[in-house]
Amino acid sequence: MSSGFDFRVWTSRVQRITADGDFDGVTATLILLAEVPELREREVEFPAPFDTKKRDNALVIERPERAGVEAVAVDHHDPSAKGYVTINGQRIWETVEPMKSVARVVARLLGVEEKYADVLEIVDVVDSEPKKVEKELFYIGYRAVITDQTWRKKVVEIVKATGDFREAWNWMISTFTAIGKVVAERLEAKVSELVQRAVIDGDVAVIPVFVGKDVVTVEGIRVDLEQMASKPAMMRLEHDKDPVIAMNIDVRKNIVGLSIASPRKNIADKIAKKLVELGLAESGGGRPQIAGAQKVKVTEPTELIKVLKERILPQLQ
Ligand SMILES: [Mn+2]
Repeated sequence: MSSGFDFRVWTSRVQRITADGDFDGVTATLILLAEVPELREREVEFPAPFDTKKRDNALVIERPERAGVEAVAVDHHDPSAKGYVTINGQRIWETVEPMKSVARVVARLLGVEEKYADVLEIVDVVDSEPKKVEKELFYIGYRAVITDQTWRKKVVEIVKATGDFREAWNWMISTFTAIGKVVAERLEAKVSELVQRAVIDGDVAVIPVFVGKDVVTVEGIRVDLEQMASKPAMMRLEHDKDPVIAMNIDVRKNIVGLSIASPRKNIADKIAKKLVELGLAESGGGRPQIAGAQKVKVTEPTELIKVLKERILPQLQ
């Protein structure tokens, strides 16, 4: 491996940080911003997983396949699980041993592994052995806000403004814990409520889910309990109902979409496409056992059941 490689020099040259937005990728980014002051002037982005656009002049954290030219990529996801750095696609540095988080790889590169020992211990477990923390409130809270961008922006703002990693980290952990507490206290009851609310006719179950009706806001982060409970409620009904459909209804009573599950009959995708064919949805489709339909014109669960029983299911079996 190259002996003249200085990670701090390389990272201070990049124009942006493009990082995985998971717990590990965000923590790695916060360590970088705290330890390399030049980086606080740069753009920081956490693109969606499906955004595969290549980034030039970027420090790419845990997204190596999207690194463009003049890009430094740091990751720990090759088959050996070693931490490594590539510059313009060329591997120029790697760790001797496997690494459980990219945050640890970054800390090692910067020579600050000991300074962040307590943090890295937590990130290693979250990233590589999540079963060990699945019942901890901070982890439950983190899982609940995984698609929300608010908290990522907030922690980056904190370190950019103060240079203080601990301030951002403490905010993140305490916010996740507060959210986890709400979820742990209320989700189970909400799931039961949705199961009770389901409209059932023979094998078919339709759950009206009122999006935006039961939202808890913690530190500016919205947690929609109805939406969170939707999937576990569907799974509970799937034991003896097929298909099970969640009907997502917004505050203006528009049907924003359907989630369709048909685990035994493998016809969820066909149901969604049939709804489009009949002009009852604008788009739809998915996998054989789980699919979605958008902009649905059927307004009541009973009406949807009627359409399914009379015009869709008989043709699919
Ligand atoms: Mn990772």
